[in-house]
Amino acid sequence: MIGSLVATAFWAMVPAYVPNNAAVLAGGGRPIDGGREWRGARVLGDGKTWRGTAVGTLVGVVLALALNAVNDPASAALGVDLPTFSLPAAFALAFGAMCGDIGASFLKRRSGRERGAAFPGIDQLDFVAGALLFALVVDTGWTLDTFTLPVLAAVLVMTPVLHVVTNVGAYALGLKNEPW
Ligand code: CTP
Ligand code: MG
Ligand code: K
Repeated sequence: MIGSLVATAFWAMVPAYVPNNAAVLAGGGRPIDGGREWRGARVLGDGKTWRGTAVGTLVGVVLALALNAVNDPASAALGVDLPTFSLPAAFALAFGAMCGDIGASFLKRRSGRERGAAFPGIDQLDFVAGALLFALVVDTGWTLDTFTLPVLAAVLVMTPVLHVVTNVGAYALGLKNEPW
């Protein structure tokens, strides 16, 4: 019961989890805000780039399609009816995750936090909020069918844990400047 919830929650969120990590690897180049400031601080900062956002989104969509391709064997192996992604849902999860993270950077800059500063709570869930909101808008039926209350609860418990583990790992590997 708990196992199938966690499996469903994880499967459904992979296209939202991976984009931010892909952006860390792909980042660089022109910042989205073009260096502009607003009220004495950068609008978003150098940590939000066009390339990171585009590559992150693309990786998330491709991954969703790859998961669809192995849905049957994976569902059979786990004994769980794993969700398949519609193309709009796949795009919304990936792009929504990137936008949630970008929105958090906007708030960080407004609250005097420099690039890379931690924003506990927000850092761990910004991309979940973005992903689910965008999915709800572009494919309401799929989102409500997939993210039932128990699945949503599993996502909210599991995500901060996974976020901390991946970021500490990426920091330890020298891929990221801060362990959050
Ligand atoms: N990145 C990117 N584009 C994005 C998101 C991330 O290029 N839309 C890359 C940047 O190189 C960024 C790194 O991934 O520095 C780590 O992402 P994150 O921790 O979200 O950014 P920070 O540099 O910590 O900046 P901020 O304080 O604004 O979150
Ligand atoms: Mg950071
Ligand atoms: K972040």
